[in-house]
Amino acid sequence: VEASIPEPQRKAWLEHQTHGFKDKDGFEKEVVRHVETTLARSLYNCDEQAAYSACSLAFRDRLILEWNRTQQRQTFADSKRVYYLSLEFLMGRALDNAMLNIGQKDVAKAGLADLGFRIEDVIEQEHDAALGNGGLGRLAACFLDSLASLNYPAWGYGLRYRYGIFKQEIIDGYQVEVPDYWLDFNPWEFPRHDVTVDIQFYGHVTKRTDDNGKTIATWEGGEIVKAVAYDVPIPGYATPSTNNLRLWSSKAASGEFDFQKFNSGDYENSVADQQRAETISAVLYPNDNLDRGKELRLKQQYFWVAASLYDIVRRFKKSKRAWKEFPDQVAIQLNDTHPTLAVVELQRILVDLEGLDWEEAWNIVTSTFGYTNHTVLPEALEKWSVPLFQHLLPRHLQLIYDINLFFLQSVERKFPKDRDMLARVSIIEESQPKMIRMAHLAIVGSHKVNGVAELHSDLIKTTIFKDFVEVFGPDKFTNVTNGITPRRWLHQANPRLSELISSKTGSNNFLKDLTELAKIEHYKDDADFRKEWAEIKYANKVRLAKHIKNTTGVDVNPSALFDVQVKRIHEYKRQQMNIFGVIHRYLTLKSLSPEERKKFQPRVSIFGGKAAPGYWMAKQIIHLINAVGAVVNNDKDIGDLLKVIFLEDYNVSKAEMIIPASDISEHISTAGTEASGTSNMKFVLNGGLIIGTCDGANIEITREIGEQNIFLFGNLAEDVEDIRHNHTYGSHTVDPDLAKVFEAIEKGTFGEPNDFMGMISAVRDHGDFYLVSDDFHSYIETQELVDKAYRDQDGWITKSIESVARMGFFSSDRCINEYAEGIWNIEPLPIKEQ
Ligand code: GL9
Repeated sequence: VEASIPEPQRKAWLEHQTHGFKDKDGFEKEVVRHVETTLARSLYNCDEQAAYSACSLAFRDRLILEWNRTQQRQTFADSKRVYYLSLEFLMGRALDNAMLNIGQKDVAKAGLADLGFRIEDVIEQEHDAALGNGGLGRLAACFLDSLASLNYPAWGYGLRYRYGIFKQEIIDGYQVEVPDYWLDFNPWEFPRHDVTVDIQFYGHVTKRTDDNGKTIATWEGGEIVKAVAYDVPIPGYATPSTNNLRLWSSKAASGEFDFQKFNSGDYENSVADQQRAETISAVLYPNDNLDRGKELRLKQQYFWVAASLYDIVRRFKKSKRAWKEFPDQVAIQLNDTHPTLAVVELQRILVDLEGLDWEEAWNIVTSTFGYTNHTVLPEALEKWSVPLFQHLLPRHLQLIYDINLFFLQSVERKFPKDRDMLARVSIIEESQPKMIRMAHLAIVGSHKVNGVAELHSDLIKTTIFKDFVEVFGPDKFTNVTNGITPRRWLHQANPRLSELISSKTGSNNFLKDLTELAKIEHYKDDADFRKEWAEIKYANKVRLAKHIKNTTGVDVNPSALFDVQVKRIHEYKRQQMNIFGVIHRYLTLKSLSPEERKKFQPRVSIFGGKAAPGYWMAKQIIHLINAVGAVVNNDKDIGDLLKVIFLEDYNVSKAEMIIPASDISEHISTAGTEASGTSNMKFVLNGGLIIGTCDGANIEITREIGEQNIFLFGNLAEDVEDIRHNHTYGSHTVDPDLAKVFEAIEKGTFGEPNDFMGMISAVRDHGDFYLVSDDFHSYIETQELVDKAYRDQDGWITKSIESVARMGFFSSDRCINEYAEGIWNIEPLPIKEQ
């Protein structure tokens, strides 16, 4: 890189290339400079917000240099890159992460203290970047951290929503959604007004035959929207590698607004085009595990995919390589089916614009893409109506029909006369209207398809994608068990635990190789180590108790067992079973004498999570949790024995506080429904134990940490289908303990019973699809085992230490290495220290 800098600029360039700050004075100087010049404020009126801004700008300056060097190095090396296409990146806060990954948080802490600020307060000023719904979006963020930390040449591509996931307020026990406008001041993004792509929608296709008898299709007319790139630097941990996340923002292609209409007095319509264009990247759809098939969503998908592919192809073309080398230079991973149009768009570019033969183009396409499936829930599998497609993307519809035709011909050759097979695997569902099955398109257009935990990857092969295993053979289908970044989910969220671990493992190297955690198992009988282990958990609980007091007004005792379920509210995740269990506990306590009650293990049941705004049942669950809390928390008979808390607006930065404070967390989905879960890994990594079903990654966690260290209960995935069948065609009676819970609700113990009848009748009258009643007894019994185990604090601490020691497998670094080797075929490209 250095040699390529022209002589006149080289000296200045070299002087600029310093990593980090020399010392805290160097840092302070930069902060003061930013306050006074960049922010144009005086130091006399520098509040925490200004300190946050200036501190971020100072660190950002360091990042930019590494970022530029990384990008130059990657360009010069001209090696294969991976592009991670995700409609969601749930990044959370950037400043703390940047300070830790650069390794200069101590310097900043001292410098800020000199200037009169506590670093914790400064960090708290940052608005979460919440461009995602839940696990899928956060996984993408963990992957970016690992890709940079492992020096892989990688870019993320997403959408720059003006509004991220809504902010949740709880008013009178109900969820209220408030828009999340997060871009007021965002030092972590760089607008690239010079990097734009024109994106076409609507219009029509004309076909002609050229001199060689080849058919040429041209997509004409319609409207154009401009995509503008915004870049976000992604720092690796303890490496100068800094990768790029490119987010596209939509803008009207034709200037600001229509002056002609404006001048003629048509004020409202004069800005309509502009607003229509900007609407595309305006807001994140707030659904989790649900497809609603809205036109604007399809526009978002094509807009983002087309801009990203244009960018990727432009970069490839600079290398002047032959097209057949494209898959040697480019790997593209589809994070769920949301970016599947990329398959069609690349085929369109190669055939319509670059003039390649269909076959040659299709080989390139299928060698380039990999597809990750994140769910088997049928309501989440994306389908688009053919008429909508015809209207919005007429050429793409033709290409999909052609792709499907060639695919079905190949199936026909392998399974002659099997018309049912053809109908089942077809990309087109012959319904009214016809629908395009995006998962089928993604499978046909990729060379590898993976699930996100072992059970899930087995399930997709035996259920939803069974026929495709027959068509393509089993090798196309693989598993990559999810992981989490230990930098954010241990080092950043739980600094004291991280420090204790590094004091025993000898260094911070466990943050780069999480299997080194195994070393702490040698200390599991060391009295001082155990004492500090317990103290850290207690301190984290005290911090959460303060937050609970501040936000809900409820006093909770930090010595009680903290029982946490934080995740999106969904019937399959069964928060309803949890709150029914809490009611059962409350009724039991009430039936006891004061003497008997004293023998009970005090508990704080903590809930958090957003419900999709249109998900009526999920909102009813939130309401019941709050209604139960209002009764239980004010019942003098109960006192500290039971508290029920709903924490409002669960997000990444709240997770960083809540997870380290948990004793037991609940991962209690109906077996076979939670593809993986990733918070289960975060809780265990922070020394909390799990109560859970045999579902998703719980199974692999059990295998790693040992059965004695987890509380498993409930029916198995293999039995769910039969049980459901019985609900419908056999006799279905509600578990007697659960029936008593329903009775209490119907008596009005928690307010107007009608408010909660949906939840009750789902179990009692509508087939109990999620097996709440079937698993209830086993759940309650297992909760009693949890109480008993917790009373033996010594035994509990041993379980906690053993579990953490054995969590090495669940690093997203392991996960990314598996993708790199098994799917992307890319190598790390380390940046040499200067
Ligand atoms: C999810 C699964 O439901 C989770 O079990 C899984 O851990 C994550 C990541 O692989 O993916 N699939 C899915 O649609 N969501 C998931 O969390 N929901 C969203 O976040 C939108």
